[in-house]
Amino acid sequence: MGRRHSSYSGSTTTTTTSTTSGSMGGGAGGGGGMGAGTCYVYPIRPAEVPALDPSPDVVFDMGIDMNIPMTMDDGNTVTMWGFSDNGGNMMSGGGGMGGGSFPSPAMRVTQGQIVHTQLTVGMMMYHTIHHHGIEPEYRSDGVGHISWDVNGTYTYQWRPAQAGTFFYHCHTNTVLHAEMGMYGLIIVDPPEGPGTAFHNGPTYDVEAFWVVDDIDSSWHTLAWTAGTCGGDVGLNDLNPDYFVITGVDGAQSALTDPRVAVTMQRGQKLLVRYLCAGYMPQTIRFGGLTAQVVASDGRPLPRAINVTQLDAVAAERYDCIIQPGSRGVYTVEIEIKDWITGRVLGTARTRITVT
Ligand SMILES: [Cu+2]
Repeated sequence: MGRRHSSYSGSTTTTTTSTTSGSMGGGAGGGGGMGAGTCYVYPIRPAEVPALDPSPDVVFDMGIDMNIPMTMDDGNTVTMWGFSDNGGNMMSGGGGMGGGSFPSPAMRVTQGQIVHTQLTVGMMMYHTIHHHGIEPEYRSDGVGHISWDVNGTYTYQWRPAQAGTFFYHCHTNTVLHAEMGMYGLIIVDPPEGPGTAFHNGPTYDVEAFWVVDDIDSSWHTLAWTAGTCGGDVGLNDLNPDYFVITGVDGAQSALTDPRVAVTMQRGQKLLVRYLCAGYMPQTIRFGGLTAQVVASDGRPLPRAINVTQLDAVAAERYDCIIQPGSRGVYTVEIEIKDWITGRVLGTARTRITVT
């Protein structure tokens, strides 16, 4: 069986050629049943599991990494959590040895494929994978508190009906685990393949992944069960002190880091896949360029809309085509704003350089 992961780095479109086809038994099954003295009380043992297709088109082998150090522009290191794509597990002392990344590895598939996401959670804890916006049946939905959490290995089965930009995230003790970084993009390509936004939709030459998040570093020493034991650990009070774009500090690094910043030629078409991964509302300004919004939340718009800025709230995605008419360096700014007062809490920046 194989995988078909996509890196966030590099803004030039590449075609992934490895189609995978493997056989798996119907081996779903969560429920290690280990309580480990935690306060987490949601169901962990499936009463029934879905019958899995024996020949999925794509298989992802996901594990957990709860020690992913991220060095910020001010020199401080914040520990992030995430998924690995090697099935491995690492909770402490790993320094990223668990193979995870922040954001977690992107899953890139083609519309209509049958996909298995196999999640292995070791140690004495629980996590899930919720494929946000994909809408599989509930046993594959990965929403811990309405289905179950995973300890051991569990296989989610899903089949994207629509090309577009989606994401996945852990749905165990969600407020904390999502903030800690347990999410990654899901890119669903149309039958035409990468280079076309959706079936019969616009084409693009260059692709950027802008996943913008607000981080409250004071949360990043909490245990995975924090807040489920009856005490107030402050998960209702986010005070972000770092603002990142696709795992890169938006204070300075994202201006030039090739994982985020775009270099393209005049006349080319850029597809920006933007996800508001933070909890606070965001406003993204495209540096004076016009962005043509072609899809939102993984669904094509009936008619594209031209904008110079966009407002977004948590979990919203926008797919935007940008075709600069002039050479130059354009600074894109994303303001992260207090959800009640609208006060700007921070600004993340990157650049589009048109040669
Ligand atoms: Cu989790």
